[in-house]
Amino acid sequence: MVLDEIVISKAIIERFLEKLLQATDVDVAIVGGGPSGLVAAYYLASAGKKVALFERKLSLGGGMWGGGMMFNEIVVQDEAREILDVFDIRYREYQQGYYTADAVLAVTSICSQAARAGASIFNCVSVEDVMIREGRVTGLVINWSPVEMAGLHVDPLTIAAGSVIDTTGHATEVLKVIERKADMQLATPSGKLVGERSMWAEKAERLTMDNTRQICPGVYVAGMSANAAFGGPRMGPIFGGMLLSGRKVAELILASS
Ligand code: 48H
Repeated sequence: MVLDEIVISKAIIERFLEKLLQATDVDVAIVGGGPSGLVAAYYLASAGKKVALFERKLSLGGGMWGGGMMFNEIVVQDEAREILDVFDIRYREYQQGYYTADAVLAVTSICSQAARAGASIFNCVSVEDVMIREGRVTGLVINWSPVEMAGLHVDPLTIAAGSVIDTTGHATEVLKVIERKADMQLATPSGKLVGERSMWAEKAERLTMDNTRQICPGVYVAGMSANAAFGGPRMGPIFGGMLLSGRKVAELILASS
């Protein structure tokens, strides 16, 4: 067989465009491919929802690759151990209630399962704005991350979504855009973003679950972004809350549709 570079190029272009066209109108659009976003993508796609996930970076996995201070092991508490089993991630008990897993195995397993479940995953794509109709967020405004990084003046494209999930981590990027540009109250006591507090693992892990919820019409918040939105503390390199939050947001959206 003689390989033809033009066939290779056409195959990539056509197949990618099919995927992108499919993603112009989805049930759920997820912003951020860290652990909470990927877990949400897995559960939603497994339940038959049309899901697109947009990640700014070339690689998925967010803050999970680096474990704690680049020691690439993660800690997961008892409550979230069952999620490690769902994704077939090997773990070891460290002491009662504390389990460790290899961060690379954890990220790759969750990514793989989310993609196999049918979520369309777009890396190198940044969400820069939202679309709003009659007081509800109805879609996302996306652009190539290299366009954003180079500061090029290139207009974005738009996708429609039944629900949007902000899983952008510490940055709460979708919520920041909504606060800045839209006349919309968030479901916090002040109606505004509260901001993340200092480290307190026990409280943070509990609050991550409480804070995983709908935050304004059309938008849910999960993972680290949920704590930052509602003023919860950070938890450091324990990842059970991120996994459980990803599952909870999927359950909330499935229950509402
Ligand atoms: C596209 C975007 C955009 C955008 C950001 O930070 P993450 O890993 O998020 P979580 O919440 O799933 O997990 C948090 C965890 O990794 C963590 O940081 C913990 C537990 N910290 C505790 C502590 O004390 O510090 O992933 C978010 C992803 C990243 O990959 C970003 O690149 C991406 O979102 N992202 N993607 N468009 N506008 N903004």
